[in-house]
Amino acid sequence: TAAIRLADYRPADFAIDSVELDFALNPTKTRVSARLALRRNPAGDSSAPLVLDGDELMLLGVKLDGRTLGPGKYEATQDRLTLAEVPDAPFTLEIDTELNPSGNTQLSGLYRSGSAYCTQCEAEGFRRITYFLDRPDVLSVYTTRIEAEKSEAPILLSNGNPIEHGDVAGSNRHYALWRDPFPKPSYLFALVGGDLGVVRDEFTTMSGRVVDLAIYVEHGKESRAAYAMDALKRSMRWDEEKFGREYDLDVFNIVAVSDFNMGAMENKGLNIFNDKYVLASPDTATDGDYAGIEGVIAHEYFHNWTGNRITCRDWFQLCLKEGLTVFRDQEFSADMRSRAVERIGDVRGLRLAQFPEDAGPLAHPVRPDVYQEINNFYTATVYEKGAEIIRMLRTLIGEDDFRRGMDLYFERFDGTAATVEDFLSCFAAASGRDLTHFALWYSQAGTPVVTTSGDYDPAARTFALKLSQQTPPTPGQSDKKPVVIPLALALFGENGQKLDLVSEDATPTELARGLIELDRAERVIRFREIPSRPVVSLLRGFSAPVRLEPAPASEDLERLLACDDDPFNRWQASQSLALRAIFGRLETGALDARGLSEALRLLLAKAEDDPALVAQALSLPSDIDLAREKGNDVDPDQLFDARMALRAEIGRSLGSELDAIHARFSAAGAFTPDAASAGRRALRNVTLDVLAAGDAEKGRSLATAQFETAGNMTDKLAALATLALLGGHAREEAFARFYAQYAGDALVIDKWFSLQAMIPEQATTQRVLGLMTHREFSMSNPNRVRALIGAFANGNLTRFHALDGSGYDLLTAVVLEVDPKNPQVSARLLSALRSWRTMESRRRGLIEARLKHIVAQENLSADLRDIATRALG
Ligand code: DPP
Ligand code: ZN
Repeated sequence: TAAIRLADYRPADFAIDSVELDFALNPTKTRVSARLALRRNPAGDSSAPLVLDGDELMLLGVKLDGRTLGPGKYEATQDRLTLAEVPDAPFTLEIDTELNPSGNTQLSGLYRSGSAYCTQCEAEGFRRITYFLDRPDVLSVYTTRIEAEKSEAPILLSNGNPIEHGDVAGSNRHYALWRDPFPKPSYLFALVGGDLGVVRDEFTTMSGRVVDLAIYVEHGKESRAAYAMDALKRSMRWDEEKFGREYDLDVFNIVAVSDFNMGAMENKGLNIFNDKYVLASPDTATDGDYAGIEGVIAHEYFHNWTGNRITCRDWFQLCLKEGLTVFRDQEFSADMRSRAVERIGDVRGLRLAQFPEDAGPLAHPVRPDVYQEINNFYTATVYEKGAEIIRMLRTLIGEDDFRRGMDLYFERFDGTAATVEDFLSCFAAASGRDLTHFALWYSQAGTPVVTTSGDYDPAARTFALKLSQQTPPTPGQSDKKPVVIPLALALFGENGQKLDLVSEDATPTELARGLIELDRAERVIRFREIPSRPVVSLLRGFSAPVRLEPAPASEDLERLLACDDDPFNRWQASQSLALRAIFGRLETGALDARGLSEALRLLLAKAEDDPALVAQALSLPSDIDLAREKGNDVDPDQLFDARMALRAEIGRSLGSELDAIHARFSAAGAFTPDAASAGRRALRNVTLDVLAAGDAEKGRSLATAQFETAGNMTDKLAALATLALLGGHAREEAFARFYAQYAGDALVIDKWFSLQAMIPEQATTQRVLGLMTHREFSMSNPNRVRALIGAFANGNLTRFHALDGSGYDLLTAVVLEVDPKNPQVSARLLSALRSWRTMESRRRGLIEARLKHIVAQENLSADLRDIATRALG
C-alpha cells in the first residue's frame, strides 16, 4: 500500500451535508440504507469524480436523486464506490449495503460483542458500514433509524438526541430514531442495539439544562457502574469550572462492551467503552482500576469539546485531540486526587511506554508526516508526549494565557476540523509569544537529552550551571535541532534552604519563576551570591519530556530527598538512588544500598503525612525502567538479578519499619475508592512486597493471611502478586483458590492470567501456553489476549527474552494467529519488540529472525506488516 503524507493533504472534492442512515439489524444480514446529501466542495477539484471509501462492503444498490443507477453508471469494489459523472448541483445518493456483524472479528465497523450490536468507527471503521467520504474533515448532520427484533435488542441507541421510537406494525420488531444536530465526521458515528441493563442519573449544566445520563451494562452488573456514573458527573462539572465547557445534548449515553480494541470511544453523545473502564466494585476492581475508570470516563467526556466540537482536519493531526484530551484528563485526575502522585504516575507511564518508543525503530513525531496504517499511530507518542507538549505550553505562557488561548480556540474553531497550527495560533495570540520554535516539538521525534554540569567558585560565591541539549537521531530524521525546553529549577543551600536566584545570564522572568528556557544547544547561567556549593533541583515537576544526564551525585540526591519542596523531584531522587545502586552492582558486583535505605527510612517515619507518595518512593524501578536506562546491550537476566538484590537488601535493612507499616496501615472499615484510602492501601501493599523480598518466610505468611482476609480486590491481588513471586505450594494454592472464587468474572480472571504470565521463572512460558487453552481464554477477545500474552511480552522481561527463543516463538505464533482475525490487536502485540535493537547481540539475532519470519508471510494485515517492517527498518 502507498504511504499517506501530510504534505499531500487536499480538501475533499465533495461535501456531505446530511446523512440519513437506516439499519435493519440482523446477526448475519444487517441491511444499511444510507441517504447522503452531497454537493461539490468549492475548495475541491470541480471536475473530480465522486470516489467513496469502502472496506469489505457488499453493495446491494445505488440511487442518484431517487433513480436507480444501472451497473454501468458506477464502479463498485469492496473498498471503493466511484461515480464518474455526478450533477453539478447538490444531489442525493442512496446506497444500500449488507453487513455480517457476527462475522466481523476485526471489531471495526458494526460488530457484535456477546449478543449486542455495537460499532467502532475511529479511525476508518465507518467505511465498513457504508461507502462514504470517510475522512475527519467531512462533517455532516446524522439522522439514524435502527430497527431490530424487540426480544433481541430492546435497547437501540445512536448519536445525538432520541426523536421517536415505536413498534414496526405487523412484526415483532421495533425501531428508534436518533438525530445528532452537531455536524460531525464519520469516525464519531455510533450505534448500539442489545438487551442491556442500565443505570440512570441526571446532570444539570451550568446554564440550568438537565441532561439525562445513562450507562448501559450487561444485566446484573448495574451496581458496578456506580463509580463510572459518579466520575462522569464530576467530569461534566470540572469541564465547566476549569474550561467553561458545557455539555450540549439532552442525553449522554455510555455503553460498556466486553469486546473492544481500545479503552473507549468518544462517539458524540454515545460513548462506547471497553467494560474494563466502566465496571468496578470493591471486590472485583483494584484502586488502579478505579483510577483508570475515572481517567477514561473523563477523557472520553472531555473529547466532546476537544475532538468532537472541534475535530481534526486529517489523521496527522490526531494529537490535536488526543494529546490535548490526555492533558485535560490528567489535570482532572490531579484535581480529584493527589496532584503529586498523579504526576509521578503519568511520568512513570511516559517513561515506560513513550521513551522506549521514541528511542527505537517505531519512533515518530507527535504529529507524524507519513503513515501506512493510521491505526498504528494511536501511540504513547501521540497521546502521552502530545499531552506533555500541552503541559509545556501552559508552563511557558502561564495559566492565565493558557486559559485565554483555550477560550480562543473554542471560539475560533468550534464546528470545524482544525490543525495543530490553528491550535497554536490561539496561544500565540493570547500570550503574544511567537510559538514557531516551540512548534518543533510536534515535528521532531526523539527524546532530547539535557546534559548539566555545575561549577561552584567559593571565592566568587558563584555557581555556574551549564545546560546543553541534544536529540538523538530517529528513523528518517538524522539531524536534530534544539527545541524549546522549559526547565523548572531551584537551588538549595547547605541547610536545605531554597536560595534566591540571582544572575545576569537569565531574564528576570526566568529567575522569578524559577523556569529556565533552554532554547538553544547550550546555555551557561552563572548564579551569584551563593554561599556554598548548592544542590540543584532541575526539571522540577518533570517540566519537559527529556532525559537528564548525569543524575546528581548520591549525596545530592539524599539531600534533595530530605529538603526539596517539589514532591516530584523528591520521588525522582529516590528513583535515581535506586538506579545508582542497581547499576553500581552491575559494574562492581557489590551492592551499596545504604544511602537509599536511610533515605527511605526517613520517609517511612513520616509515612502518615502522605502514604501514597511514600508508596511511590518505595516502588523501585522496574525491569523496563532498567532496560531503558541501560540503553544498549541489555541482558534482562543481569538487570533482574540486580533489581532483586536491591529489593531484598531494602527489605532486610528496613524490615522492622516495613513490618510496622504493614500492620499499622491494615484495612479498617468499609472500602472506599477515594485517593486517600487508596494511598494507604498502596503503601501497605508495596511494604508487603519489599518485606517479602527481604524475608521470604515472613512474606509468605503475611501475604497468605492478607490473601485470605482481604476485604477488597486491591489487597487481595497485592497479596497474590507477592505470593506469585515467592513461589512454591502457597502460590499454586492461592492461584487455585482465586480462580475458584472468580471463575466466570472475565475482568477478574484477566488479572489472574496476567499475574501468572509475569512470574519470573523458567516454567512460565509453558504455563502461558497452557493458559492459552484455558476455557476462559479466547484469542478473539482483545482484553484476554492483552491480559495473558501482552503481560507476558511486556511485563516479564526475563522469560519473554529467554535465551532459547521460546518467548519470542510464543509471541510470534500468537501474533500470526490473531492477525487474520484482528489486525489492530496483532500489530499492537508485536510492538512489544519495539526496543529489540537495544538487546545484547544473541537476543537481537533471535528477534531479528522472528521479525523476518513474520515479514515473509503472505497475507499479513496492513497493520502488522507496517509494524514488522518498520521494526526491522
Ligand atoms: N477512543 C480513543 C481515545 O479516546 C480514540 N479516540 O483516545
Ligand atoms: Zn482520546
